Amino acid sequence: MASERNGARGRGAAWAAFVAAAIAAGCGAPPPAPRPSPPRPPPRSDVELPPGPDPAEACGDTAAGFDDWVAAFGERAMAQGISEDVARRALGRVAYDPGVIELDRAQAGTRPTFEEYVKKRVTPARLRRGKVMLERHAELFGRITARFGVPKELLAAIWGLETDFGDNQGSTPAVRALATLAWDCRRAPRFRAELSSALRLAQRGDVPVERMIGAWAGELGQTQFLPSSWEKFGIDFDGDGRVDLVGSSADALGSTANYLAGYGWRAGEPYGEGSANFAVLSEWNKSETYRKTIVLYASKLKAK
Ligand SMILES: [Ca+2]
Repeated sequence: MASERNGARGRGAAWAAFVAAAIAAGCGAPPPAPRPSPPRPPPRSDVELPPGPDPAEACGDTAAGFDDWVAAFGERAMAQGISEDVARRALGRVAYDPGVIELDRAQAGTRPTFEEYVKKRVTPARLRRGKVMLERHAELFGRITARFGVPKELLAAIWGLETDFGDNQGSTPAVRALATLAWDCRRAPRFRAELSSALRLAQRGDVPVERMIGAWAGELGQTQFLPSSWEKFGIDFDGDGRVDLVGSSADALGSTANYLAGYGWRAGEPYGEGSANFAVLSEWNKSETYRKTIVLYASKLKAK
């Protein structure tokens, strides 16, 4: 590459170059012609100028403005300690995804009843596979339950319902989903925090940004953690030194138990409707239909 022959380049120049390339690629338009910078007035310390709008704080309901915002967000992330390499790999070519916004808006639509949901999700195949997985990973489940007090059949039910035991973790690049939702005005602050978490996870080496592929709203791994939950509750349960919720079943299941324990799971107590543990499950998923389904699935896995 030509830039390698140019020797060391400042972070600002390199970032600006790839942002310009990304914007050009994103819009399909040629890069704007360079314009000479206007002469700057000398700094005036005696006058307090009102601060202009922070470009990293802008939001929008369409793709217009997304690329500029991504560039500003990346600059801010680097100022907060994210390396240029991580910022470039995560954000350098990220595109606005209108499909994510469509799914976000459709979320408020009609929801299935408990009966409909159970019929669709707790299938005979999932029940059979759940029992097989409990046998196959008996030692792992035993260690997790001993440490966190969360029953193995409940963890297996979450694992099966979320991703079919790790097989279907989603197909949306998490940074694309998170950046789109972070730019969208509806829930911008929440998803800016999630995007920042994802960058920090990549920075600390849990999983490279290219392997952060998940559900449409940025949930990741075998039990579908949002990046902020991964940061807060993710643990290395297979002892390889990384918290890999995508590739390691031990890390994903241990972290799920750690999450529930962190929200006050009561070991040895029931978890059906009306129990304290059923309330803890609302920290995992607010939907009562989902929670009742998990409990039913778990009870069927427990029954011989
Ligand atoms: Ca690990």
